[in-house]
Parts: sequence; structure tokens; C-alpha cells
Amino acid sequence: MNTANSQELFQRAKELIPGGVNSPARSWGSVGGNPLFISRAAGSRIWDADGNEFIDYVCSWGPMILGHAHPDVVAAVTRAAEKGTSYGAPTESEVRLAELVIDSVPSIEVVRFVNSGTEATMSALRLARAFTGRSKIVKFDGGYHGHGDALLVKAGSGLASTGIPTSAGIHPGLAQDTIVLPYNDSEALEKAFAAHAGEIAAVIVEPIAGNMGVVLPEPGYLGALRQVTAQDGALLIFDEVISGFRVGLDGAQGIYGVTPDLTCLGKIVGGGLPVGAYGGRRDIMQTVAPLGPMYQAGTLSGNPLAMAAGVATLERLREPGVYDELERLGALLQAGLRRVFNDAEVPVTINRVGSLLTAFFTGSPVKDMADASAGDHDAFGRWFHGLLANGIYIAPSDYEAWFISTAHTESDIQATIDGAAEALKSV
Ligand code: KE4
Repeated sequence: MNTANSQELFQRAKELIPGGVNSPARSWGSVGGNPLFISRAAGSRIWDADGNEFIDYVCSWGPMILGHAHPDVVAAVTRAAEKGTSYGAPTESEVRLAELVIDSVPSIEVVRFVNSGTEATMSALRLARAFTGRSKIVKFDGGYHGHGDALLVKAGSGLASTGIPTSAGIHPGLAQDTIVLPYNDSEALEKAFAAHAGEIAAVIVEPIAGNMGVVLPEPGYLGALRQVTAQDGALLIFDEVISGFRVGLDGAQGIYGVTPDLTCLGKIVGGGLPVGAYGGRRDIMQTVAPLGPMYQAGTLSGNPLAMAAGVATLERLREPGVYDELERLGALLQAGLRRVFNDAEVPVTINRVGSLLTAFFTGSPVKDMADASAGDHDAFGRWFHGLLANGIYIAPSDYEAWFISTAHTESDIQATIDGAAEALKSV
């Protein structure tokens, strides 16, 4: 595969931008080689700077659930841009997107828009500390909630794949107030709350983990989180930046029937433009400035172009049958991959919820970060490059997810299964 233009661009980028990338998750450090530079995308396809075409399962790490350059989204953003790109004042589009979010997400009565998932989780934690007057927080090993200081402790996603689970530069005072527990371990949770009764402001959890690879909550686990936090007076925060609008209009909280006190959103809610959101119980959100003492602000929060992309995306997701089709395609892909791994006699565990999945190179169940870490990452790296050679583009880490869009077709899925079988020959 000719990648000369990507290589030349990467050489230039490395001189100007740390590691040549604006997010370490895009570096190919854990799989080897240099990242491809993408020049355009449409539907389920992306093209790199050398014109190589791929079926895309990164989908911008989740936002592109309608596929790339969806005509309705492009038209909405274009119309918005022709009226100016930012005013720094409230607009109707923010009201419209807030109505769509509040109508869909069970826990959200009031919502504040920000510019990223990181801003959403940072703000939600600050809000939890302001509302409860408490300092400690609980997160889970392998959980990734963006790069807010308090949360870069034993985090997943790019930290796991680059082997720096806890970032340098985190003030010790912050890190010591962050309690990290194993995911899917109710006993460890109960012990932590017994040891820190009345001290914990919030538990923040990915209700479907997506940053240790996709890991599902064990039956009853989310309910246990809800019960323990409610009993102690701590807030429960669902970080649905990945799962929000991905696994259904009502997210993981809708699937599992557990309602948190606050929910963080990102990715899909902005339709590919920079939007994050945090929201929840009205009494808690009254603490947020200008109503209350918890301050959070942003020049481009509620940006009209980003709002237009989010509104256009959510309006299409509300159409009948969208999530049934995503489930159908996800099930086809999971079954096909299981078949080709079995035929190749390569152990695999594929965790999936709807159009969100990860293939782990292990024959054992993957229920937490320890299980995910035990996978054969070198074999994954070889498979990653084999997939690329067969026109399939997935995240350069098995601590990430595959994302399927409504633009993916059954023939895309079949081509992916065939390509995966071919790529397994080089594993
Ligand atoms: P952003 O700040 O990247 O918009 O969102 C942070 C975030 C928060 N919560 C969850 C559950 C997330 O998955 C993320 C970001 N996800 C990563 C990939 N797993 C984004 C890719 C990247 O960091 O470049």
C-alpha cells in the first residue's frame, strides 16, 4: 500500500506537533508504524492522503454514527456558517439541542453544553464536589473520562495503550482524593464506601466501559453503584460520552434501567463538531453559575455550527428503526468475526453492545481492566496492520472500540469479515 504522502506529512507534523498528532490516541505507538493522514470521508468510507480507501470503524472515535459527511448534517452546518460562526450569545439552536437531549436521556432535567467530553466530566466532578461539599471521588481502573487532572489516574484509552496509566504532572493532592477501584467489583465498592463514609462526592463510571476495550457491566453492578451512592449521599455520574446516543436514544441508563444523578455526554451529541454536555437533576444543576456558586464557562460553548450538527444528528437518530439496524449490523459483524477467528483457531473474546464492540485476543472472558490487559496485544498489532492491508480501518489499540454507523452496509460487514480472515493469516 502506497503511504508516501502520509509519511511525508508525518515527518513535517512531528517537527511541529508533539508526536505529530493532536491526540496521543491517534499515534500508532502500541501497534507500530506511523499514522495515516486522512484526506476525506463519506458514509462508511475514509480515504488517506495517498488515495487508499478503507471501511472505517473508528468513526472519529464514535461521533460519526450517521457515517461521514451525512448530507443533512453538512447542509445544517453550511446553513449555520452562512449566518456567522460564533456570537458568544445564546441562540435558538442551543435550546433545540437541549430539548432533544432532555427528551432522550432519563437522568437529565437540565443540561449545560461545553466543548468536549473532558470539559463535561471535569465540570460534573466540580459540580459534585460543590453540591456535596465533599472532596473524594471514585473512578474505575481502565475508565477514561478525558484528560481532567483528577481523572488521569489509572485511566484507559490512550494512557493504557501508551503504558502511562497515570499521567505525569497530576498534583498529588488531587490524585490522593481519587480512589480507583476495579470495574465490575461490587465488594471493592462496598469496602471503599465503608472506609470513606461521608467523604465521597461522586462515583464516575462508564456504564458500558469503552476505554479498556468494550466491557459490559455485570448483571446488578450498575444497580449496586446506584444503591451504595444513594445510601451514602454521594452522587452517581454516568460518563456516557461513548454510550450516549450510541446504544440507544436513552443510552446505557435506558438499557440497564439505572438513573444516575448526573450524566456526561460528548461525541455523537455534537455530530462530529466539538460538543460535550453535562446535566442531571434540576436541584443539582441549580448549583451551576450563574444560578449558583460552581463556576464553569466557555467562549465557544453552544457554538451555532456545533449545535446545528448535533441537532441534525439527533433528529435523524429519532427516526424509527435506526437502532434496530445498528444492532443487526453489529450482530452480523460479531458473528462473522467469531467464525473467522474460530476457523483460524485464534482465541478471541468479542464484547458488544449494539454498534459498539471490541475483539480481544484472548480466549477468556473480559470483565475488567486486568482481563483486557491480559490479551495478546502483539497479535492485535499484527492483525491491525493486516486489516489495513485489506482496506479496514480500526482504532490502533485493543483498549478501544469499533464503531458501526448507519452508513455501513451488509456488504461492508461481509467485506470486513473476509478481510479479517485474510488478516488473521499474518497473526
Ligand atoms: P473528549 O475530551 O476526547 O471529547 O472526551 C473525553 C472522553 C470522556 N469520556 C469517555 C468515556 C471517552 O471515551 C472520552 C474520549 N474517548 C477517546 C477514545 N476512547 C477519544 C479519543 C482521543 O482521546 O483522541
